[in-house]
Amino acid sequence: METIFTERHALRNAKTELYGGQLVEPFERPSRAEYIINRVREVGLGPVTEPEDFGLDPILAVHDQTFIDFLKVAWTDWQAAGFQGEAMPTVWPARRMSAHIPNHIEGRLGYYALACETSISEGTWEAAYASAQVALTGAKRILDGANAAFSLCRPPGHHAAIDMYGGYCFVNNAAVAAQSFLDHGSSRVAILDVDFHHGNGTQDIFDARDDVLFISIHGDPMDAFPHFLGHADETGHGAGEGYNFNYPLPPNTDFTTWRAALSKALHQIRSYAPDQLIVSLGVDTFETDPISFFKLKSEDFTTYGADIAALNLPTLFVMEGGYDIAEIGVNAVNVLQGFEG
Ligand code: Q9C
Ligand code: ZN
Repeated sequence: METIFTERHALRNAKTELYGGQLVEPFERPSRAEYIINRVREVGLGPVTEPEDFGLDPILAVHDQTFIDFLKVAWTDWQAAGFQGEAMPTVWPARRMSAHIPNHIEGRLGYYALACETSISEGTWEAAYASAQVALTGAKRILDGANAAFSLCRPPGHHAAIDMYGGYCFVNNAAVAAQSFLDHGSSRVAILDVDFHHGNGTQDIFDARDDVLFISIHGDPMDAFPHFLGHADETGHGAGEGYNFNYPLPPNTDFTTWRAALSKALHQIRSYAPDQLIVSLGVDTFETDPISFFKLKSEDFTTYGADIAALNLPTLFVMEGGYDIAEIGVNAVNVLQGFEG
């Protein structure tokens, strides 16, 4: 399987994440992608190629223009305001407050953020843009006839909504790829999100649509980030009713329970008969992930890669989370090797 990768991911190199009331080194850091690409090369998964540049239009096909304009200038506007640290919001349009988009960068950060752990720093937009191009290039490989491709995206994307960033995500790479499939002639695309965290951004983008089936298996939002979306009763709205499914699972969920949810999800995807499948591939379901609470072991990733392959669909893997960095390469590539059989 071909891997799409660019060193430009390293432009996303924030110094700070707000965690437990302290500013710590971000869990989502450049070494994550280096461990994964090293493992891809170590096992000889296949060629590693650079992304093409498809421009902004495919990003604007799923995101709000003013949100993307904000991401482009947030770091320079923050610096121009004279702040010394990295950009993070401290105030939000909470219940019963105004919907006006403020002028000051502090107000705009709160308007466009869904969480404040994710600092905006120099190079963040450039890396997020490149990450989306990695996803789009993987989609192009599939459209050109490959049965699978691995878009080694970083920063990740599945928490980025139509007009919100957070949870380490800025541009929703999987959603951009899904829309690109549709815009190149596909009728239906399924997105299976196996990251530990609910893919709130992807759900938001396709919530009212029946041309994208979104299914997420994740830590119950009653106990896990993003806390405010991902419940089992969220099944889509309007034309999208019946095209969104969530499988929230409790703390300490092991592979047997997780795989039973996957089996239901795979059955739903098969019934939908999509032209392509996109897997939002987070490996923060691993038993020693530092910010998550599932108990998957490294060999389980191989097993479920094979489960997904049994669908026999053209499949684009898009990298999302995973924070046990020493094992992230093994776990991510195990899924891909399991898929290849
Ligand atoms: N106590 C992704 O995996 N903070 N994002 C969690 C845990 C945010 C994860 C705090 C986690 C975001 C792409
Ligand atoms: Zn995650």
